[in-house]
Amino acid sequence: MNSSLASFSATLALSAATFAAAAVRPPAPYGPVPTPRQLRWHEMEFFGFLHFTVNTFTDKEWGYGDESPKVFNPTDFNADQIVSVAKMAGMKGLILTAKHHDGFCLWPSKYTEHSVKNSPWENGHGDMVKAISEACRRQGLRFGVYLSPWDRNNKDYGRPAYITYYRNQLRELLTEYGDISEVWFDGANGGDGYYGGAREMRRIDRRTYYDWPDTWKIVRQLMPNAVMFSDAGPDVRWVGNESGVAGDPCWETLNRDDRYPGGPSNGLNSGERHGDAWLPAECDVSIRPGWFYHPSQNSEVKTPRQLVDIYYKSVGRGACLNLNIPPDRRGQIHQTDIDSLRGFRGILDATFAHDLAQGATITASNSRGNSPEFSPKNLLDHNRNTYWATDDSVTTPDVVLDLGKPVTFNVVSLREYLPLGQRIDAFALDQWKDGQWAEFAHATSIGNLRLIRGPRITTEKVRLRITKAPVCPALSEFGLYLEPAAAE
Ligand code: FUL
Ligand code: CA
Repeated sequence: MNSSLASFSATLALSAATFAAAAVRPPAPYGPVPTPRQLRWHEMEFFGFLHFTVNTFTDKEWGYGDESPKVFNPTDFNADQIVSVAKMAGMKGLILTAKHHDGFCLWPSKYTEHSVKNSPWENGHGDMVKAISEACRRQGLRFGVYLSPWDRNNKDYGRPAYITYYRNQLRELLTEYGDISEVWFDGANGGDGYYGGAREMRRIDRRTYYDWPDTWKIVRQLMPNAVMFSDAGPDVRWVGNESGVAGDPCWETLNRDDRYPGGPSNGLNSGERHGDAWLPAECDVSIRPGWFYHPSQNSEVKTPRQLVDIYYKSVGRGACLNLNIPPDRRGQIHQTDIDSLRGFRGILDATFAHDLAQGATITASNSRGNSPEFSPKNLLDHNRNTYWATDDSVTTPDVVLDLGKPVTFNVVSLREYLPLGQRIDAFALDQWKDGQWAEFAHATSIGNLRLIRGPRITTEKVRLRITKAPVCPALSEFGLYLEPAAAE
């Protein structure tokens, strides 16, 4: 072949390849898929809760509602200390209890006197919501609010007038403090309280009293990017316990059914595989036994290893972890909590800083249209937006990592490409041992992330088998890590 003919045919081949690549369509989405606001929430993975109010000073978990605003008086409040501790721990945001069940407001609400404006803190000119939200913005964390539906101080609680009050407060929080990433609706509701001096029991109908659909509309209208948390979503669901443990499996989907905050909790822990809504789980848990700071619990702060365990059972099962770190009476995070968080971060960093699958040769039994767009190489680029997919007819493919030499790991990490829905029902992992494949783990749901943590394995090759899926998989990441032993 003469050279001009050769270059002509090379051009032809190239354009044919380009044409082929362009013609391979991505897989069709399967089932419910996340909204952009849910995707942003998934990407956070780990964030924090700040429980702080009169309870911090009265040593209670649930204030009755008759506390004097004068008791709220942090002696050395430092929003930047609080936020920098969260950031050091790896949290991507913080959610503040702007108002807990006792009704005391951490911001100077126009609608009540029961707030920081009547406390000695900053001579009544302080605004905790402003201070924390601004510190978050300065340090690059997202900021969310908890506004307790139950209010044991308000005289109108239980009557229609309180709903107007509650919504007015929600509007204040959503319009005066910049971007709000999440609004947290607690399910604890109704019971005895101060209620403007009535000191009585007030029961409400949790399903109808708050008219939730209309309250949710306010959030959508004023802060369209915020996710709403509750037992019923509408964006993210409670995981069904306060110990930070997601189910195994933990599906990202759930049937909406007739759910409401404080309502039925069936399915919250594990989700429902073929649920009609994308409604992923958030695991809320405190670093201490209580949600609020109590000096008597300084010796009961969870250890770094306990926190790491929680991380694997929440983030590592496709949920988000919302870890509560309650400020103390100074208005700062206590040193014991800081030490624990630093240890926790240290273990995670030592584990996840080195992906041992990097540099491996990766091959798949099938890759969609043989297109580079869906190549198994996309599993190794640490980019959640690129993925490996197979042809539509191939639902149980496998992929092999050839590490080139024996490598020791004890954590395997997998991530699905969420915009196409949760596609994988089950998978297995094999190691190459004595000249053949030997299974070392199998599990079900993957979703945003699945961390398989087990004994150390040393091998030259690892195989992932998708063992059950209704459609072709779309997998974003596959990594191998080594968690150091406790003594290392
Ligand atoms: C619960 C509340 O009753 C606790 O005090 C705390 O705020 C926790 C996060 O939610 O339902
Ligand atoms: Ca990727």
